[in-house]
Amino acid sequence: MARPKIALIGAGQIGGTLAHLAALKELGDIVLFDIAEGTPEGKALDIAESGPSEGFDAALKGTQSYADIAGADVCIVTAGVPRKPGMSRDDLLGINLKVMKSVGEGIATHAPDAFVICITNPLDAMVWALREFSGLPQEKVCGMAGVLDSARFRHFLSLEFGVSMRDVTAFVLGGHGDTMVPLVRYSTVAGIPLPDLIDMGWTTQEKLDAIVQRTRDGGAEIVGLLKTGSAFYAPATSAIEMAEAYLKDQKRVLPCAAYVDGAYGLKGFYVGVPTVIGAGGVERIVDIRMNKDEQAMFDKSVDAVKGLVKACKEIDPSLA
Ligand code: A3D
Repeated sequence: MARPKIALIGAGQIGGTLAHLAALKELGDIVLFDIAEGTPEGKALDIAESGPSEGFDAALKGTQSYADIAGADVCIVTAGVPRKPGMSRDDLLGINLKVMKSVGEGIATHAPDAFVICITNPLDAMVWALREFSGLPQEKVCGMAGVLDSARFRHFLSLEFGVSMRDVTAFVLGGHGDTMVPLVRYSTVAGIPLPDLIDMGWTTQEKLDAIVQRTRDGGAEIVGLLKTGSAFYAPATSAIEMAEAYLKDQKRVLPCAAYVDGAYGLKGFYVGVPTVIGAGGVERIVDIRMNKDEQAMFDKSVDAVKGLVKACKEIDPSLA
């Protein structure tokens, strides 16, 4: 059986890391596409030359031609520009919307059966626009943010409790921005919810509030340190987890920016929710119960995304 084909649209910091991880994990053959001449070719060759030492079997190709992504099983989109210090994700909207148009058309023409994972910011609006431009089925187009935001939350919690990150589960929902919603009640250490851990004296409400805020600011913290771009190792790992869930039909329960129609009281809208990812793409939206406070935070986050989608429609009337 032929290996799966993974197309990476954008061969920058995240795109290159995605290619490296996909090769190390032998997820399939890899095509790196970018408009920057030489970058995808150079990264593809460099990673291929690590193959003999790592012992992986995967073909890598760099290209400026969409024809080379033909028949891809998975497309991961990072094309566009990242944040610089002082910029919000929303500042990227105008530039990256144009990029989503060309990427959406390229995928629709050459890889219409692919499972598409968007990473380009501002995430929730860009995944919506990419779906509109590509015309692919909604369940085959989603955005990576929740896995990363939850991983950041899990990391900070594991430091607070002095336990393995593997034993900390967490959910971060809503839009990928300042209004994201880390759900404390649904986050646990080996099944023990965080509020119970406060009662058990493992932490305090104040410390937990500070961790929630650090999670919300997680992207900005790294932008501030790097100064020249945004996070790329953990974002790439998070998207690979989603791609692997699809390629291996793992039915993983992962938070991602998915098309929600009916659940959460939403009508046909992309926002971060827990999903089940398997061979069908986003196979199910997990419609969890929220209390009043959680619902209010989620609604605020949804409103922020709605504002971005409205701005997209104003910039490109073909989306209206
Ligand atoms: P970067 O290293 O700049 O790579 C972007 C690549 O896109 C560059 O190599 C560009 O040449 C290429 N590009 C630009 N326009 C096009 C086009 N029309 N077609 C094909 N390629 C193009 O950025 P990065 O890899 O660090 O980040 C990529 C995106 O991910 C940015 O928008 C970030 O804001 C976003 N990001 C999202 C998250 C989430 O959690 C959602 C996290 C981190 C970064």
